[in-house]
Amino acid sequence: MSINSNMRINSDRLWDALMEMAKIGPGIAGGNNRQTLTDDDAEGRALFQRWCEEAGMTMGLDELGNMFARREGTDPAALPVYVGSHLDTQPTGGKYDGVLGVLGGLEIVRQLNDMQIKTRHPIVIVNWTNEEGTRFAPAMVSSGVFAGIHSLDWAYDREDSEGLKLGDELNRIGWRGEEKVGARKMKAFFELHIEQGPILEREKKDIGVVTHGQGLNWLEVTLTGKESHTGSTPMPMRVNAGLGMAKITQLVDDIAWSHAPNAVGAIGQCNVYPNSRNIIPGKCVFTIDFRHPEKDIITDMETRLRDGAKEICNEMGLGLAIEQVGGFDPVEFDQDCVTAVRSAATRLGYSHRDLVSGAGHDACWINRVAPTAMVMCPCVDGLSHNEAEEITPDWAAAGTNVLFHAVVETAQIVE
Ligand code: HGY
Ligand code: MN
Ligand code: MN
Repeated sequence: MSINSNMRINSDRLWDALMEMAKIGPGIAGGNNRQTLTDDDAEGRALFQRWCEEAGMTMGLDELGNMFARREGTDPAALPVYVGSHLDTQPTGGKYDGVLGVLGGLEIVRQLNDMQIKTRHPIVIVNWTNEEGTRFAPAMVSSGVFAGIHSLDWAYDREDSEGLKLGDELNRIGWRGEEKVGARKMKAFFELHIEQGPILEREKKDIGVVTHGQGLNWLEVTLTGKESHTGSTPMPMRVNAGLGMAKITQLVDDIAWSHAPNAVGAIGQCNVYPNSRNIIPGKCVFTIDFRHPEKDIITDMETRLRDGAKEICNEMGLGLAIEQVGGFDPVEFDQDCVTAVRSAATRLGYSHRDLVSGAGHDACWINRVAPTAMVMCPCVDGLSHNEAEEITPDWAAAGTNVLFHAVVETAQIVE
């Protein structure tokens, strides 16, 4: 039997699973705060594991807590087709970022079970640890170790704002496995994700066929000035790290706009010390996030930032340190996998367009070690990394149906 257009997932069951998972690690405004390696993350993992086992799958777990739920194929020696994303969220995250890709994979297996369809290649659903990189920088750290970008010990040593280490927190929640990270070989990897941008909704497209992912560069800046009294210190005598941060914030914006329309730049995280109302900031530590589809533009943005920041700090007498704390080059996904996604969307009658992913995803690293592609669905107002993130059940179903066809076609149905 070959896959045909009336083979679709059960969209009500998918939506129920999304809403059930959203109850774990609730935010304060209707979204989620299920940050990586917290007790809430552990609870979400346990629920996902229970669902996978109820669907007849076996769970593998590696040394970074990456979860691999396996549905057997008829040929146990055949390389599995992997599908998945991440269950961890931003502190003020939405219910669908990452989660749709993991539970979309679960829905595919549930539907294959209902239809009693066998595939030659096994199918494995993945939950990657710490995709967001908000508690422990950088983003996509576990798929990065899996792809050989970072070492395991380096990942274990990442610290959160309270000085807790990633490896210790993984042990504390009891989700550190024995499997060597990166030992698994994949026939292909597919990731379904909400767009997190406005293009699909604005153009009334059901599906984004992701051909590329833009590159990312995270630069952590430390400015050192002089703490002093905000009342009695004359203006000419101040060495104000807070003012330096404000000037560099404007520089980041100017640099991004100079490469319009595709460059983006912002500072999302900043810490002011000692953060007292009547002390001039003596130190500021903040992270710049630059992104662009072309590597040489990202390099130019970093060069101009370093030069401009040095000029600002020399003028103001501020100490300056800049460290790259995250980043990856622009990505071109596998042609055959992209074609499987595009032909699935066509077969199912969904409107679709090629897309460059604005956000980073685990697929960006896995693309280094296995043929990889992504499917995207729209999100309301293109909003994400905000508790008001929203999609429609139809968009979720469309994305998961395309994922279903691409995965099952690659895993090869057995008569
Ligand atoms: O930062 C990113 O692009 C991803 O959402 N972690
Ligand atoms: Mn994500
Ligand atoms: Mn995210």
